[in-house]
Amino acid sequence: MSGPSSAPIELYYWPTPNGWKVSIMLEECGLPYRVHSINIGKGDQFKPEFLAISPNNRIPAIVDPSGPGGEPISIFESGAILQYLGRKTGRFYPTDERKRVAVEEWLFWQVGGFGPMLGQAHHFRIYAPEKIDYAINRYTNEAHRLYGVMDKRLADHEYLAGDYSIADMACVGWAKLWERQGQDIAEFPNVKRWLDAVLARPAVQRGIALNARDKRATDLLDPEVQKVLFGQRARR
Ligand SMILES: N[C@@H](CCC(=O)N[C@@H](CS)C(=O)NCC(=O)O)C(=O)O
Repeated sequence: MSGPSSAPIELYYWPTPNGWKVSIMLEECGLPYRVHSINIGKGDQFKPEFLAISPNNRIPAIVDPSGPGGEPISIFESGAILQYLGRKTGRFYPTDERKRVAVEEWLFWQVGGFGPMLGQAHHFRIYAPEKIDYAINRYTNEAHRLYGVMDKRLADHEYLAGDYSIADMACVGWAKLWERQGQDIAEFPNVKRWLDAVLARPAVQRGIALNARDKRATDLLDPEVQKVLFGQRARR
């Protein structure tokens, strides 16, 4: 695949843990990019021009004007975007097969488990209009289990896949919100050591700071925002 181009990557973004994965990677790689704010609290994710890029009505998404063969490519799903940018730049996604498999294990662990389960923990603990003990306990316990898995891994690995990689970028924005997930980070000292190290990286700080004011403008406790985000059904 071609090396990094100077044409800016178009980033479709809102400052959330899934959005941060990509802003962090773009910052880590020093790739030029242009931000298109998709206000998910107001329903921008359902606009036809965004759905053409991201049919699952979720951020993040990118368009790389200099994709394979020099032609534009659009990509949705944060994990696919991280892998693409890793291949494009040759950074944070090793080519050695064993190392690559380790990165993919922890990347898929994040997109298939850590992210969705912690997202449900946020939902039932904080945002759900009804407090349902069963759901709160289920997702708080599952979050606890996942932090335990991570803590064991990080006991003998500096980063999730050994060296710092896209797998760490995928996890950090979720892990930094441990309090909202009903966790005590002191129970997971290896996660704490890792979190401090990843959050100390200037590119991570820039990625998380990107358009942070927009985040404050989206109140997930606002019934109007909840109408947009909760209870979505298929649209035809
Ligand atoms: N599996 C997706 C999840 C993305 C996701 O859930 N994005 C949320 C923000 S963190 C979103 O766009 N929500 C809009 C909506 O629910 O309509 C990914 O990893 O890219």
